[in-house]
Amino acid sequence: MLTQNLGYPRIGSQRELKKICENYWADKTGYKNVLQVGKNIRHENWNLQKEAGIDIIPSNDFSFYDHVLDHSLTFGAIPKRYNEVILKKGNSELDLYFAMARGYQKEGLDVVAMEMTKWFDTNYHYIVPEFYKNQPFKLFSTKIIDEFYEAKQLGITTKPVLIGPVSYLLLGKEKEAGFEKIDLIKNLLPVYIEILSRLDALGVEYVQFDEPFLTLDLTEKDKKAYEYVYKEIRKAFPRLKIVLATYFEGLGNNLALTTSLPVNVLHIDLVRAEGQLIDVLASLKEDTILSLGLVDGRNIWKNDFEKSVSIINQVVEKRGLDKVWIAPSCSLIHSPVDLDNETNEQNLSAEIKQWLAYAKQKIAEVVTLKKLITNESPASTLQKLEENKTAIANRKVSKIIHNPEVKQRVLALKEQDAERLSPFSSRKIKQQELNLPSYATTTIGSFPQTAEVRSWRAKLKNGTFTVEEYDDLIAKETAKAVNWQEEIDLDVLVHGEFERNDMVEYFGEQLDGFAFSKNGWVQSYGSRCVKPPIIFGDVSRPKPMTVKWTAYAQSLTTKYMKGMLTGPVTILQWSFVRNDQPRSETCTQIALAIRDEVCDLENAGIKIIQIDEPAIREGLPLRKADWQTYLNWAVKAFKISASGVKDDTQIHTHMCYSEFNDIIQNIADMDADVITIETSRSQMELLDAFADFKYPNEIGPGVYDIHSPRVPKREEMVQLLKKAKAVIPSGQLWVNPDCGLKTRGWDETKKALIEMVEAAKEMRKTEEVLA
Ligand code: THG
Ligand code: ZN
Repeated sequence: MLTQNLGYPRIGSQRELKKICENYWADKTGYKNVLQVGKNIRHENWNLQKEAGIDIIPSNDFSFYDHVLDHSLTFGAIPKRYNEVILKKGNSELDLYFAMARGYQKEGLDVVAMEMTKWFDTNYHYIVPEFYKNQPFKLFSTKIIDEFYEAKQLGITTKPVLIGPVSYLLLGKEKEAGFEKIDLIKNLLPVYIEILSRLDALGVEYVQFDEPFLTLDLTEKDKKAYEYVYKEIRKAFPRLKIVLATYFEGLGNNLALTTSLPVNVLHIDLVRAEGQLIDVLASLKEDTILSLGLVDGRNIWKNDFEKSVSIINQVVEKRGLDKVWIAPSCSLIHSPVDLDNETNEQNLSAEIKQWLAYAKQKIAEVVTLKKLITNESPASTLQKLEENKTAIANRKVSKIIHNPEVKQRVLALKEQDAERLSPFSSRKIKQQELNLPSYATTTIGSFPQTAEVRSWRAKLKNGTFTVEEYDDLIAKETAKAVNWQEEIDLDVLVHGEFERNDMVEYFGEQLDGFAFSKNGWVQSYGSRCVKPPIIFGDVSRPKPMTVKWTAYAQSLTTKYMKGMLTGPVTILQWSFVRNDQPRSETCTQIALAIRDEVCDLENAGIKIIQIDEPAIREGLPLRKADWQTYLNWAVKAFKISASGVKDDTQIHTHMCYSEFNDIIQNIADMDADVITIETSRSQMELLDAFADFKYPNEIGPGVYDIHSPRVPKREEMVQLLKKAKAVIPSGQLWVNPDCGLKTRGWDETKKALIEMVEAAKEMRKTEEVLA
């Protein structure tokens, strides 16, 4: 029996990677220092896993920005527009790499970045490979070979990790018509073979191929591709030990395909898909090793050793000790790094901390599980088992988890609690009393979170500022933003969210049932990280969360001030969620807390309230067959949060980075009076789903991209609005940016919004002339 890890967090235990990369981008440090920090992180990770006793340690799991982008560079899948960046004197491979990730604006060159999208149903984003018809591939970057060699020099023979060829292609985007990306498999395979030959020459033993698409719905062609590539790889390397890693779901109807592939080790996710074990055992070839993904790579709860041991024993009984491996369920990049860095009781109490395991602790759990089976160093191991049993038992009965009132309230919910009083057609008439113009202008909620604003919060946290001093500064910043919005004649104002850190963290901090880490950072994209709240117990709202700042902002203006809330599905999706009850149950509890907030805002005189749900789409289960169940409870949770108000209170929602075609009915079912969406980068293409569906409620299609500092021209926005008007009746249209403005600077924000308001006025004028 061996233990293996599939991938370790690469941000560094003190977010060293973020700091060095951001310094490099700001020209504050040199190339060599960046490489050195990368090397330090890799060495630290390898040594840590070695000392913990992991038998098979991964390499090539390190990345300076994103591991999918690493593969694109490895295979030479570099879009032509970067040629000039490559050719420019003085540019390194790292500069090219960052140009692909972030765009390149320097000395007259202006090249846009590659697209980014969500990694399956996680909050991690990857850089989407761009594919063209008959595209050639060649070995461009030798990162994977270099890192294997680097570890070998340290005396560690690692298992290089590659995204398997089929999954790599399926992660990409076809950038022209007339071909299917999977057809590129014949061009791609030779590069994999070349890499394997070079690793083979360096004495590689195991290679891990990540093929998460084996847990998704596949076409016949995809399945053929799987059979083809693994047969060819096996033919070329008869003695290479291939680890095929699947995760995030069960193999389902791809089971027979998967177990037929000529690999040595099959890894399965037994956290997300516990139930697949019996089927896999029945279908697996006799000599294939089964790697049991028992330690949750996507959540922070301690493993239940008793339960895991009983599963492992069942498998060992059937297959024998040497045919079973133990592992985390998936790569640990979705876990925070080290619980030992959580030293502040105010953040995580000792009671909660004893229930948790971060990446470093999960590695130790994997090793302990093996020892419990193989009876190595029994005394200390048995003590670990006892400690684990105690922690698991404490959690089951802990008083801080269970709140009978909350449970009772969920039980008492009635169908009508998830419905507005009247249908939209009647609400629309009542909401006309708001007297908003056609093409009403608004923003999505946040205004620039400048370094200054963030420094105030830091000073409040470290005691330099009193609450009064901090509140005073926030009030002034809010007032400035309100006055300025009035000045430029926006129709529906926002308070700017200067008092908030993150749109999920801010609410979690105020809700009961949530805990906060100090150092629980998880990579979101590139150098950006998030610190997901930990939902450990029944959720309730001890007191209003946003009423003070919203009411204050409203008191400064006669225009409407929009209340700004994060919706229940997004709070759920971007938190670490308890695993002792269904997600739907937790979501309903959050929905009730948000509902109370919505009602309190209404009582405080707020007439327009936005409940953001950017994560509703990424929460979709990976298999289509499971979609409807999820959508039913997710849409219902949103409606519970939104339906406590009177007909004339206008409810908005907002969604970004979404495709809407396949869930448009469910979005309509959410029944928000107004939805604002991201559409500008696709030139209003995303709006077609709403148009084809004849979406009945109001819509604000984003008229400019907020991810770039570029100020859009008025005429561009008018053109986009004309495009929108061609498919959606103008009486239904709002005018707004794609998303919140917190990552932007004030200068570009002001210029862009002035132009946006003018664009809306121009549209109104044309309508008047026509009338
Ligand atoms: N909040 C959370 N998840 C998210 C987003 C969010 N997932 C999707 C999307 N938005 C990801 N985008 C970002 C954008 C910026 C940052 C993180 C994710 C960011 N993070 C700071 C950093 O890394 O420096 C840390 C922020 C902090 O101090 O709290 O800027 O909005 N939950
Ligand atoms: Zn958005």
